[in-house]
Amino acid sequence: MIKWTKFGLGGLGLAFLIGLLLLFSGVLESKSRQPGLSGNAEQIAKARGLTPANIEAALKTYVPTGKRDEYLMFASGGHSGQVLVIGVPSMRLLKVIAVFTPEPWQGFGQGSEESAILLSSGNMTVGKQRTLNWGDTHHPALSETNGEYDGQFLFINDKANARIAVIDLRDFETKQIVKTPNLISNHGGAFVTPNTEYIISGSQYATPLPFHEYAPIEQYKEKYRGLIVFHKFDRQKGKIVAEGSFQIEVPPYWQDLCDPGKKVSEGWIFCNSFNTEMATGGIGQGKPPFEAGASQRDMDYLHVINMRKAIQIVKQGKAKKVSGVDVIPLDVAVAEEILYFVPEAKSPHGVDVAPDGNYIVISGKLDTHVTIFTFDRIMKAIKNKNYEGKDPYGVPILKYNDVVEAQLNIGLGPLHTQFDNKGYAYTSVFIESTVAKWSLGPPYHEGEKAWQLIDKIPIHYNVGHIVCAEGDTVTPDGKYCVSLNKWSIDRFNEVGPLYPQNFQLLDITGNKMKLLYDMPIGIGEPHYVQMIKADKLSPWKVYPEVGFNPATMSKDPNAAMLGKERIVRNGNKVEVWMTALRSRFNPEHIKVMEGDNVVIYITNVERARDATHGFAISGYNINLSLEPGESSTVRFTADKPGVYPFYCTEFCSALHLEMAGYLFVEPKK
Ligand code: RUQ
Ligand code: CUA
Repeated sequence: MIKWTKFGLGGLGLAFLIGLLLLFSGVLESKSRQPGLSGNAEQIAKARGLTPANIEAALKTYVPTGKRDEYLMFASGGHSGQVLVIGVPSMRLLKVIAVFTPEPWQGFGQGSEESAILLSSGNMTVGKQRTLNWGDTHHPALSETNGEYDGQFLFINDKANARIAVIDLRDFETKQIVKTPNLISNHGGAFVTPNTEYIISGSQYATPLPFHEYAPIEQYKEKYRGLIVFHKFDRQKGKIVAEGSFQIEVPPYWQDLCDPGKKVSEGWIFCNSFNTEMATGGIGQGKPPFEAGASQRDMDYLHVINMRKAIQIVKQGKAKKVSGVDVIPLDVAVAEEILYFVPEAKSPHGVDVAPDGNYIVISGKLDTHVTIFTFDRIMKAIKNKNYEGKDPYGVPILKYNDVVEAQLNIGLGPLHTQFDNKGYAYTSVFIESTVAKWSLGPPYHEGEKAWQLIDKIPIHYNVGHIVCAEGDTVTPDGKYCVSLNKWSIDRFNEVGPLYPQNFQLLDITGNKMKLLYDMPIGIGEPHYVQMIKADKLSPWKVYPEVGFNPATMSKDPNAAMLGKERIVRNGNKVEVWMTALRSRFNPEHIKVMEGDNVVIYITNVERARDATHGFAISGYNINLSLEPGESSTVRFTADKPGVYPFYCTEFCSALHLEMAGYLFVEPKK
């Protein structure tokens, strides 16, 4: 139990906070005194056993009804194949964006022709076509203009199948899924260049190039390769385009995360790797398992890539077409001097370019240090051709001592770093389960000692990535960081052996970090998150016009319109133009013959905000979500005779249950 009389100085703070609470409750009381309201915040705090720190945290995170959050986080949904949208500081879940996985509420992959086409567009390009119905989302990336989040698009990778998706932030919907040619899986994505010209990813697990060509593991060194992928993004179209996209072949080290340079380093790309040992596993054959084989050396290689020159080389026709894509072969990359290695602390995850573009922070998961290189030093070493040697593929290796600026002991297992607006960096420390705050070097803190560990805060437990407000842009905001923890034992009510993951909100406004809030995440595993100022987003409130097709982002010429509803038969094709409006579908009866091909063009003709209708046909596995103005298409064969109710799945009005109709499928004679 907390002794309230023993707080001393802390008690003064408490008195102040409680005073504040009393003030608020006083205002509330005078307006509407509700029966049962204690009117005594101190009593509530006492009864609930809240400490002054708890009360402060509550005051900093509570967002009253009707009020908005200051920031939005876009979190990967991990194996759910989705993206979560979360408000900060309230940590309220606002939306789950369907990306790689069917999602019934949004009607994604549940019968609409548009989403079926979208999902299948990410199918493997070779072999038996199989529509993938899950993905493993890892690293979301907001589009940037001049190194700042611009609130227009979000990109996310699917590690399991090497796909990248484009989400348009006007309607928070997935617009494109691209299967990356030549890759079967990819982890290190998505990362954008400062003006979103390219979306970049690294391959991780090396496979024969292209992946569908077989090569036994004994030929690992000769035949297996990694790739750094550059998807060209066309902002006008809002799509990744083939024209201008290219890839760079790299040795079969397991390339991991990348970070494109910014400001002074714009035009260069930095990617981590591990398993430079080229371990091939084989625990069953008495070989060391990957975990041991891939961590024998003390150093792995940071890949330093001259992207601008790579683009020139592709333009000069020096790339090779593999599966229809320009791939710069490894020997060309070496000969043209676009690829260099820098020894880095082993098994790193994060490579993070600081806001000024000069400092490059490496977090080696098996080390106790973060290592800071500078772009200046890297450029100088490259210019002087001052190499420590070459790797087995001829790639020049810069001298560690030539390029290192600082090494800072922050604890065991640094993983990923973000930045604030005051010249501090925040690194998640996986093995220790802490977040470390440390000071960057000049020019941030003139007159202050650089490269100092400032503060550490324990978290619960096993933090992976960390996110701070706009913390990987050229102008971070500070204020909040969130540690994205894998484990939550002893934090929440128990819900069986699969525990929630835990987002912990940290207040970083003071010298010392403060833990404000625990948010259990029931959809795993959220790997990485980006946090954007909410006022940078301007999503549509309703679709711009009635009959709007979100797949084309324009009015659908075939959209059903009010007063033009009809059913037209042509041979065994039956087309239905249907509208939805509170609280009826028109038409309400659809009569077809067994075996007919049925197409329903359906439009929600509402203009009222939030007046969404669903459209489900029992027994036919169909459920659409039609937001105000939206037009969608359903296509199916009426192969099951019988009478099938269809109904609206959204509780849209008092007469919502009456928003229904029948599909009659008359059996063949
Ligand atoms: S990751 S912490 Cu893919 Cu960067 Cu999981
Ligand atoms: Cu429309 Cu319920």
